[in-house]
Amino acid sequence: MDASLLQEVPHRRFNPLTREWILVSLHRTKRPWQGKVEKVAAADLPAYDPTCYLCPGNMRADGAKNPKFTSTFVFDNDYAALLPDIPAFAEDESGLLVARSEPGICRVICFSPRHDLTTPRMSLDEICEVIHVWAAQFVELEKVDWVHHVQIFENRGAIMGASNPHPHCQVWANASLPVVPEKELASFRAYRDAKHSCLLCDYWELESRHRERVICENDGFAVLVPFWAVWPFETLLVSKRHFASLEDFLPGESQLLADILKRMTTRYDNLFETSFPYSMGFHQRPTDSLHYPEWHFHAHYFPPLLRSATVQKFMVGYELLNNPQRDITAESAAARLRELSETHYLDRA
Ligand code: H2U
Ligand code: ZN
Repeated sequence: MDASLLQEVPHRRFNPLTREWILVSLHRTKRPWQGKVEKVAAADLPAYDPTCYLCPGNMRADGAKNPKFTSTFVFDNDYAALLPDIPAFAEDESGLLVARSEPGICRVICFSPRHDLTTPRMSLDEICEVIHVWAAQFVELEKVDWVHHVQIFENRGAIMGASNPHPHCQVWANASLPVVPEKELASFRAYRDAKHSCLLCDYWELESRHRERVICENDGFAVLVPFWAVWPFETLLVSKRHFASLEDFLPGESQLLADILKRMTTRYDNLFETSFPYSMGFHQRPTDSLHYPEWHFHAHYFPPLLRSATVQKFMVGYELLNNPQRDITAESAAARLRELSETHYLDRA
């Protein structure tokens, strides 16, 4: 591969996980920019906020009261997007008006009793506790016979639609395989049929030789800016060992995942010295009790920021009508993330 061409000539890149294309048009970075570039002051959050519906002992919006939890806390979402007990129906008129009922279960997981902590500022033991809750939720929800997919995801920051700075994530378990995992499953399958190996095992092997898109790693996991990244500082977290879900973790792997989550989110916060917003989530095998040897455990981070804490990338215009486009290369984004410290800027002396 001619790496210099990729830094100079507008081109398309292929995402083998979704089998979609993105456009890379670097010359646009030279265009004049009149948007805002200032830093935003870090919000000074209290450790406990009496008005927060996720703090221990507080009342939630629908009147339920949180226990005085001391580590993590899981509850059924009071405004769940999906409901478990709904009438089943399937409608199809001429293949054009097609609808099916979709049962599901939505939960919220508080990471900590502390209102002001985020993943990069939690201890490794505290993050490990969260990972154990994720694994327990995955195992519990996959036992529900109609649950065929479990999505654990975190929206962080108001810009990503997070409703509250209290550290938390959501779990949505539902009956159908959602659109993106369905595409990924088809790609994992096609790759395995064609090459008799795993798409992400082979991809990590390639990236670990090239190095230019790798940000950080430990014995269990690695984070890189994927060759086909759409968002400016999008990253892909991959397990180095081939397995398909949190249920398959070996002893010690939760600690390794905690280590990589803390290091990566610290780098993100340090990039613009802000509490870095993103949507992130784990992509795990479907939970319909079939066997998925082709699936490889991974997570995606999709951060919206582009040039500073206040300048955001919008997916509009050409991107809505055609395909995503980016103007800093995955390689230069990776270089910037790689050179950042793994000591949080708020913890520096
Ligand atoms: P987000 O910040 O990612 O939106 O997650 C918070 C979730 O918490 C959101 O889905 C739920 C919202 O429905 N919620 C409750 O279940 N109870 C409340 O009292 C307020 C918010
Ligand atoms: Zn709170």
